[in-house]
Amino acid sequence: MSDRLLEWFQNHPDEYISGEEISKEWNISRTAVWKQINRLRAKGYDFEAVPKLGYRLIQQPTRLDERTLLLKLKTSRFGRQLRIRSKTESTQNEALSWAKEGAQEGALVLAEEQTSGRGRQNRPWHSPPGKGIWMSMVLKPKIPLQFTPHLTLLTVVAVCRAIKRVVPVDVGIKWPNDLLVGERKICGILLESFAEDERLLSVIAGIGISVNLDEQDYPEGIKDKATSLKIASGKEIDRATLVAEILYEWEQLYQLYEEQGFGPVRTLWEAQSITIGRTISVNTPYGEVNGVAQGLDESGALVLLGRDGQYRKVFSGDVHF
Ligand code: BT5
Repeated sequence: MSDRLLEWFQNHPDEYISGEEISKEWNISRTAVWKQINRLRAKGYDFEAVPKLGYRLIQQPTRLDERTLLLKLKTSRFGRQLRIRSKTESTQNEALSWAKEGAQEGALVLAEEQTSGRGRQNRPWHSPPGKGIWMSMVLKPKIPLQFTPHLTLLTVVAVCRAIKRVVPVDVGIKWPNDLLVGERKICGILLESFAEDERLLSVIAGIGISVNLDEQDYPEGIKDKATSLKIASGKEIDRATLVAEILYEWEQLYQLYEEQGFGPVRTLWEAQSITIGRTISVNTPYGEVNGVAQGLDESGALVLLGRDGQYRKVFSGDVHF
């Protein structure tokens, strides 16, 4: 139904149609009309609603398309092999299958919508259509398995730098993989490694950014914890420009890491961090650790100074301020 209604609006630009006319034409109740309009709004279609005149389509979502994105790319490897899906379960799964079929390092899968987007420990990642950047890239780093946390930190630094270039928002890194504006999350990163006999074969690096989501796009449960670049900056963001900037920063930093190791990434991470210097508690798989966050060690672990004067390292977990 919403497809046929949308087609009508698209074929009649600048025309108003009242709720009553829609309800007669399509033989549905006025409440159903309102629901259909809201369903389209959630997909990024914007309607003007004028009393007595009705609804008029004023904006359609911009789709990510391959040609536009390739024209914006400034990279040599990252994103040069590209697949853009309108809907998929998770770009992580698609990128992994592609890696198994022989995709090169830098191969990128983007989706307008994910039906089973995931975070760490299989937590759901909310990925509604047309408004976010939901993407996964194939990496084939020549590093020992135990260094993979470096790549999460490297990726979050690259995304943070790219966002700051494109959008005027004050964004900071919460250890290890979140980007926050104020206390609210706008981006999460998930790295999944595939190894054989301790040898790292590929890493699928997933990035989820709430770009143009509006308040009503968030379900209960994350509404009060999340925000988007659009809400934070008051402007709609061009997603292709941001993707191109991320890939550029990411490739530059990855090359630097290949040449100089973790040192430069660590310095950049610490400079953008909102975790360091704060008293935090970390829920680790081995229990809760408390203390003042000091910085990263050479493996990427977070070093905490406890009230007992002891230093403790945490390798994974969720930070609470
Ligand atoms: C993450 O997990 O932050 C990693 C998220 C990675 C998502 C990308 S999207 C492309 C690729 N394909 C996938 O299937 N995944 C990756 P974690 O630290 O566990 O955080 C999950 C928590 O973030 C949830 O429990 C929510 O509280 C919050 N959250 C979920 N969706 C969000 C959204 N759209 N914006 C902001 N916060 C969100």
